Amino acid sequence: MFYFDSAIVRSPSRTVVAGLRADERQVPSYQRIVAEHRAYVVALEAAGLEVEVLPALDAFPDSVFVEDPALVFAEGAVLLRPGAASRTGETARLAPTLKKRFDRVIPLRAGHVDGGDVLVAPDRVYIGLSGRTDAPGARALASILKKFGRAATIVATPPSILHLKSAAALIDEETVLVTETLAASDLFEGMRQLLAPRGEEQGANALRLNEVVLVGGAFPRTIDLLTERRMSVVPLAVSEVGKLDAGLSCLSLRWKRG
Ligand code: CIR
Repeated sequence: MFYFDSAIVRSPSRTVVAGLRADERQVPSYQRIVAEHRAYVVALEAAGLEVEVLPALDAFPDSVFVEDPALVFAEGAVLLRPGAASRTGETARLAPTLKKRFDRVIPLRAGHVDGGDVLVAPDRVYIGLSGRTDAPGARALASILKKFGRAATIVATPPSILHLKSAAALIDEETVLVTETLAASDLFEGMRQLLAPRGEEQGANALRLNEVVLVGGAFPRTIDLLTERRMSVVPLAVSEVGKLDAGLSCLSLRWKRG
């Protein structure tokens, strides 16, 4: 479930500073994003993943957030249709790599889905409706997932949240780390919800990889919460990508070779 041996990331472009963000006053630094990205790749490799680093794409400021234009599983990949106009072309730029790496690559044919709205749980895949993921896209994705033998549940992400996984991360087979806002919506039927400490909402975008959990280093109470649960936590700087409303899951596509 959390066992991955492969990942794809994309280097940040200099244009990343013009990436989409809710608060335009937050201006990220290209150099600091490069540093955060490098440390992230090192953490993925230390967790045992082989990482393919794709070249930066100047025409797509948000293309470093490679999780959004595709979805990958051991069984195959799905080419998604990101919901933001400036990001739709990212899928075509990723497709050749995915076709090389996966036998089955299925394109989404309707609506819009961002990978950030897709949370893979042991018994099903949650697809969050959001400002980026719409109902036709979610339904089309659910029928593709059926071909992969995976059940899907479509849920409504509260409007204040960019992506479902901006506010939730699966940290073990039964437990999802969630913000209070998301917990109030009670989307994850049958799962234990672990509340991200108030004021550390961005810390809920953690990333379980093999035996470790990557967590934003600026979220000490989240780190304590997970450490108390005997999880091995790897803190990483995410303050610059955070200015672009992103976190740890957004920066890679991860899978276990079948
Ligand atoms: C965007 O708004 O699309 C980017 N600035 C951030 C994308 C974050 N991706 C994610 O949560 N999966």
